[in-house]
Amino acid sequence: MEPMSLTTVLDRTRIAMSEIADYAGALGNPALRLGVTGLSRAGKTVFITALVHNIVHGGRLALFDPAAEGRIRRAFLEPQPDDTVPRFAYEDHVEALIGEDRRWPESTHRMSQMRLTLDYEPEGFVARNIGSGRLSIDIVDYPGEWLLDLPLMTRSYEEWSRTMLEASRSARCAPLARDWHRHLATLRPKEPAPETDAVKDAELFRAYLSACRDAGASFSALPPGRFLMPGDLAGSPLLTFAPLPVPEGETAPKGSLWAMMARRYDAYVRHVVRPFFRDHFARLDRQIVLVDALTALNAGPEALQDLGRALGDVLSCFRHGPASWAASLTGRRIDRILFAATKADRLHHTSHDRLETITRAMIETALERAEFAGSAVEVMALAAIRATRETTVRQNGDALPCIVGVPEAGETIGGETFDGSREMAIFPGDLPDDPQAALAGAARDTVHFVRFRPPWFEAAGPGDGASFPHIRLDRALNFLLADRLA
Ligand SMILES: Nc1nc2c(ncn2[C@@H]2O[C@H](COP(=O)(O)OP(=O)(O)OP(=O)(O)O)[C@@H](O)[C@H]2O)c(=O)[nH]1
Ligand SMILES: [Mg+2]
Repeated sequence: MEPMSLTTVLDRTRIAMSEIADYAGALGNPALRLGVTGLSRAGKTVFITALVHNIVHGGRLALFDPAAEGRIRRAFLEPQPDDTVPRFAYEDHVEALIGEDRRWPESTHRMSQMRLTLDYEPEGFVARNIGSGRLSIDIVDYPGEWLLDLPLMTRSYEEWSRTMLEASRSARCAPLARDWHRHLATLRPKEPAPETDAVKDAELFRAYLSACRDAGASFSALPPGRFLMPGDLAGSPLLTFAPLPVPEGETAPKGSLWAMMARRYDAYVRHVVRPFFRDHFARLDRQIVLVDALTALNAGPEALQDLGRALGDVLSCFRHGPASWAASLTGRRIDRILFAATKADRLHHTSHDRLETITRAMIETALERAEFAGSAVEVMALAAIRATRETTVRQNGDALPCIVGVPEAGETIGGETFDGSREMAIFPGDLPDDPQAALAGAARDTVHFVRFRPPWFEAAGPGDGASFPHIRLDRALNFLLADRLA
């Protein structure tokens, strides 16, 4: 860890100030900050949309006690607490999902925030006579790519360069890194270099990162996140840096290309990554980590290891990063964390237990590295929006547990390509019994998942009990929220 800098001290002060603001708000209206954490395409935006829609519209939430007991009197969206962050485009996402052509929301390009407020009846006779309670839940949505930046807070430019270069030489990434590597070979890091060299290096590095992402080659090889999703930093000089092959145990000569890149890397961490962490992760009360384990299972053992590594890197920040001092300063820490394997509706429910076991095995190392001492941890398989139903198909005397849904246009099974308009019964296969075998890649040959279009859903008014179908969204909400609505 670097010695505490002035910015760190300023960060502390700012967190302390915003804590005071939170407390001021809390006097009349307690707020709970729910962190919805997940790498890109894990299902964050869909989860937040389904959570709000189900609570506001009184959807089927039999396992979410306050809802099942009829204690939620009113649920509504309030202006979000931070004026500098745009509001989560909840209505647009719902519109996409239930509109004529039923689309999933677009990949997220910038940060947004939302406050959901619940008026509830407290549990028990005495409490009920005292009156009603109110809880606000603050949720932030952001591009998953940005999450991969958090580990940069504890890495020097030199360490980061080595990790990135090593990843770029892996079998999956090397073919995509050719142009960038060729340019790297022409650079002399220890000597002064014109700005154009740095610009070209950063451009080729960015091209390599986006090729990696498009090929689904790797998560852990991807940071810095703003290179792929610049948000309002598009074209900013903060993004003109790239890894260099630098020798271990030496320091950057003054005025060298190496020194220039290191300075820019530090500026990126200071001006982009730290504020992102400080403003959105250092003050969380509860956290749900969404993991798209199915896509990785389908892609094979490297993808699974890579996903586990990337999650471990991210989660370890909650110990090594400013979180620890934030917690010691504010007394606030994450006391419940839920790991959710998303999109479980792509599997028959008879495989859900296995999906949970595999997910638990995958995050085990991540859990060891991250410090969650004293927090309650749970793992479950869920679908925020269930796009399939189940059926049994008889084939050659066997009963196959199948799922029925409309595969997205372009999805293929057994040589057949779907056009996105027909409903199909699909046998996705069985997950292996043994989680270690699954992590070693055994599922690649036994299961095949397709992407489905969102389910048919009659647009309905608030409070009429109609919302998106889901799998265990209510159990997740119960774990994350119910005790605060008691
Ligand atoms: N079947 C099914 N598919 C889902 C579900 N949730 C998400 N998906 C699929 O996963 C994709 C990504 O979901 P998003 O919610 O956009 O993911 P995200 O984490 O917000 O991704 P970024 O914004 O790119 O970071 C969607 O477009 C759907 O195809 C689910 O509950 N069921
Ligand atoms: Mg999103």
